[in-house]
Amino acid sequence: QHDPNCWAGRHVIVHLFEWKWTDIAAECERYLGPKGFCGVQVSPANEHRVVTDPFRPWWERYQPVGYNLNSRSGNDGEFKDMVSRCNNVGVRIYVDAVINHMAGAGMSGTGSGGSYFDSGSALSFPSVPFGPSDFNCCNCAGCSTSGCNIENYGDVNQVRNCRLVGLTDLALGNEYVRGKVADFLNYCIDIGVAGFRVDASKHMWPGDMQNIAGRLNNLNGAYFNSGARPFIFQEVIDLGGEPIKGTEYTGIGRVTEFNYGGHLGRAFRKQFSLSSLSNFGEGWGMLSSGNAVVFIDNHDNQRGHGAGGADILTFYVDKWYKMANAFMLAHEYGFTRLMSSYSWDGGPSSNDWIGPPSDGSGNTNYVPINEDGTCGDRWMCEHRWRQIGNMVAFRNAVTGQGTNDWWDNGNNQIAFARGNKGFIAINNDDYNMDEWLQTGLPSGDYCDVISGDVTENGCTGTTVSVDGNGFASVFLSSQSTDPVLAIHENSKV
Ligand code: AAO
Repeated sequence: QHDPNCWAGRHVIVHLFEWKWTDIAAECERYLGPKGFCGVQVSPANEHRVVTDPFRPWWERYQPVGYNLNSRSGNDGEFKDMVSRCNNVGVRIYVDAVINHMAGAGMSGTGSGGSYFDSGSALSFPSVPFGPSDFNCCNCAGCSTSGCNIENYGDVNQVRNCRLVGLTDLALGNEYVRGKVADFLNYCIDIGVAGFRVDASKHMWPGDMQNIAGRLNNLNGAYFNSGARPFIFQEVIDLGGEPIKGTEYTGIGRVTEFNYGGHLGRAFRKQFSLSSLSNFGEGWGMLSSGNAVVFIDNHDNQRGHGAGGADILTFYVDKWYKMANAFMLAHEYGFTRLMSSYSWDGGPSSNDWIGPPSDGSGNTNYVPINEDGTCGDRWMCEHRWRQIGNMVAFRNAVTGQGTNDWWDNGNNQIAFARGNKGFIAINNDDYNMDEWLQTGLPSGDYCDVISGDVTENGCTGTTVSVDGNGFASVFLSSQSTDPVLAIHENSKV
């Protein structure tokens, strides 16, 4: 389904990429719950390959070995504890479900949970168990490429029946395989997860996805309304130019809208002006808002995997990144996902494989929290940057409102209001913005949540006075590290 099953009034999720379950549980209680986040997309929870060459890359988790919950992020007990503690503070958990394939072909060994596997000609995954007949055939009518791999994205049969980068391709048309996959997802549902990001959905037939979705249990009644259905959002990269369309999957659930981050990347990099975003959204040929999950970057395209290339904004270009995330959270379109990353040596253009901060054996480090609320080690915690984290409350305040009082200077200075609940202004020109603008808000003093926080004593940043007609003076220096101003009904001081 398309509804993310958030607690009332919550509308933003964050991908805590490669975090351990124990850290996510703590983050729900100490930060995400209090800040009004709806939920967390977690890295794949099931048993996966342990890759040693290169040493413990992040992508080993996209090579399943079994469906028990023993992964680099923690074990079954830790996963259950996380789901319960997060649900108890109103934060949902969405599992990254890797169900299109198992491990890369031609390997053998033991997975993160200690299960043996052989992905050579034996195609044996005893932990599930899956055997050769559970995989799509090679050099056959189904997949006709000689090396069994996808070679041409223009050929729908190849994309869905052959191997994505050599990953052994499950035959999801088979009753037995569908049942095993559904059992795995239902195991997560019964623990209390709220839904799934479905990895590599483009590589599965919509009919197979539909069948599996139909086998899913209702959500756990301890945390959700009776009859609630799992949220499904499918990873389909559709930038146009290929026969497979995101809309083939919107009957099942939402779809990741990869055009969104590409467009905003190009806009903030000034390949075109911010003023042209006045009709951003469906008018730009993107999915309908209710079908879209939107994001500035994801774990793939922040390091050159997947789609989007050099246009994509990441924490490595922090000024634009904060501006684009603020725009996303203020803007009406789509269901929003934040990215929370770690940095790596040589980033962003090399060493795309490097895994999360970890010890010499590859065991992931815990996330240290500094006195000022930022994170230590290589953890970036973009979701904790004030300019991004504070915009979650903005979105929660304005959801359901239309966009009004759009203003722009014909160039890279823009402002708009969301009903009478929130107002944002952005200056991406290299000269100051100094305007008297309609905010849509009732008169009063408001704390700009980009430059500061609302505290018991007022505001630690800029206070903006809105007059009786809703107008306010907006000054944004082009020299500022954060040339954005955002006020909303709950930032009144
Ligand atoms: C690893 C090794 C491989 C090895 C393999 C098996 O890196 O060398 O062969 O193991 O041993 C992740 C990593 C992979 C890794 C894999 C397994 O990214 O490097 O392979 O784990 O460990 C396609 C899929 C999309 C996928 C994306 C990465 O459609 O589903 O590739 N994303 C998900 C996950 C991702 C994960 C997997 C799937 C696998 O998010 O983390 O892989 O579980 C075109 C197509 C896209 C296609 C891209 C990339 O995009 O449209 O569908 O994505 O190509 O191949 C322009 C175009 C755009 C085009 C793009 C790139 O932007 O407009 O359409 O260029 O050319």
